[in-house]
Amino acid sequence: MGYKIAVVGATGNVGREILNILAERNFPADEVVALASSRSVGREISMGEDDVLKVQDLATFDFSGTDIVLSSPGAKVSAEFAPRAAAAGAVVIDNTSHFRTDPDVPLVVPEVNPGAIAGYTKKGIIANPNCSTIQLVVALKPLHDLARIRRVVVATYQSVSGGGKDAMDELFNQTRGIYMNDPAHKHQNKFTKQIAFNVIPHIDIFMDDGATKEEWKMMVETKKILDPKIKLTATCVRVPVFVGHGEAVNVEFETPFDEDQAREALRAAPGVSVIDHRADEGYVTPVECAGEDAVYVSRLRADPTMDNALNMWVVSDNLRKGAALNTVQIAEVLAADYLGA
Ligand code: 11C
Repeated sequence: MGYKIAVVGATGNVGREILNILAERNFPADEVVALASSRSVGREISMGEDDVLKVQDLATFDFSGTDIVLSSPGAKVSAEFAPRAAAAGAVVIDNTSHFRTDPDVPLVVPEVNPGAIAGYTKKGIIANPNCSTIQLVVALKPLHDLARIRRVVVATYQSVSGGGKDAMDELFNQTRGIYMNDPAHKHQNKFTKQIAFNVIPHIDIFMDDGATKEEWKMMVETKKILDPKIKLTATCVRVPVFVGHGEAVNVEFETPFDEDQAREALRAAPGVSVIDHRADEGYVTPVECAGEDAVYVSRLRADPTMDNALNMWVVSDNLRKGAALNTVQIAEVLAADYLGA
């Protein structure tokens, strides 16, 4: 038996990637429906090499008979439509921040806490974490199992695709404008400062304590997914890269750890690829991880300034493992273990 799948936000960066990953991974679907706002109705979008779908209107779509909804519109759109889809009997796997901290909605990274998926029955909704959280917890999980993590200090280097297609266009147009001496390069809409040839330590809104919401999300989501006892502080920075988030991570453990054991635990962990040769090109950068599924760990080394601590560099494709792939992986576990494939 195959499933009826709806993809909400199908025309966006993540929605298009979800459609392609469903095709790539041969998800057991009998029917896939592409949904978006009324502006995009009738537009044709491709799914893998062979299929073309016509976008239908999310506002008027009847979810009865739909088994799984893979959703990546804005948070406000999810807040409105997800309960409606769940009430019609679908299980919604939502990429937005709206439901992530709801105690009745599981927040899931399949390599880390697949068992949490069982909680989908409470509201019919499963939340997909923020991209910068997903790649971090995939790398932290085997280390936490090894020596219990006490504290994490992370600085992110986040690509513009996390801000959507308009953000990618802004980087492209500013870069071209500066080279061509074209006043269009001054155009700033998605970012609060020039992003071309610059870095911006500001992602999402500011919170009362001076952290940004992106930094807060990394903290609360890591606690919910991995362990509420872990302390985490983040500085999130936007960089002029199109796809792939990098993270410089310092991890402090409760107990002594062995660097070789940590490396072996990461090598054995699902979803992780350790590329760590202490030589030119012996590490992974965002350009190389774009289009790939793994979370890459490089530059692993003990932190000589503190007992029981290590440093590492973590990169992953924020549109794939950071969003669309993780969503489809959740759907795969849901289908195989809970809905009956
Ligand atoms: C960014 N991490 O890079 C964000 C995008 O909460 O799902 C995803 C925001 C979210 O801008």
